[in-house]
Amino acid sequence: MISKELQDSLIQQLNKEYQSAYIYLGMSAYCSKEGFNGAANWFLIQYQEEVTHGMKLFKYLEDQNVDIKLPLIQEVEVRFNSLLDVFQKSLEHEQTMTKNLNDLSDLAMKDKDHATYNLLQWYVTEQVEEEATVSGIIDHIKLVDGNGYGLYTIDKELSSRVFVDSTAN
Ligand code: OFO
Repeated sequence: MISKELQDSLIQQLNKEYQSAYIYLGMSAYCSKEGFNGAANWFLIQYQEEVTHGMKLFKYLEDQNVDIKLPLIQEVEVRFNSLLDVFQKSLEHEQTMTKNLNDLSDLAMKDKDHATYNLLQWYVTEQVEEEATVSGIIDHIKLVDGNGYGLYTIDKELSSRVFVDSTAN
């Protein structure tokens, strides 16, 4: 039985996963509007990933018989200053998500709730990969320093990303 405090926090996290999906949909819309179709594709896949993160948590809460609530998803930003800005905002967002997941893990550990702690470690590990990937893209964008051909090449690389359901394994 998950403690009431942890249940409420997990429901908040469920909301944050779907909020994240929506944030990435907004970022995809911005990139598409600016003609960065590869980056638009990349963020659209990020959106799909976040939906699967939400579904994994939703399923866990159902399995644990938690009374699920689905709080509102807030409006998100669709305007950014540049390709660099949108990826920097994405990294900042993921760093906040990592902090949330670490705090949740601390709570599960305090409760000696091994099942929930175990589930949360999947998310914590996923965050390491996500932050590293976005940091790598930011480094490349900084490297080309606004050069049109460089940005075109990066955008082309981003177009090759395909959706893989990481929650399936
Ligand atoms: Fe990248 O945030 Fe989900 O967990």
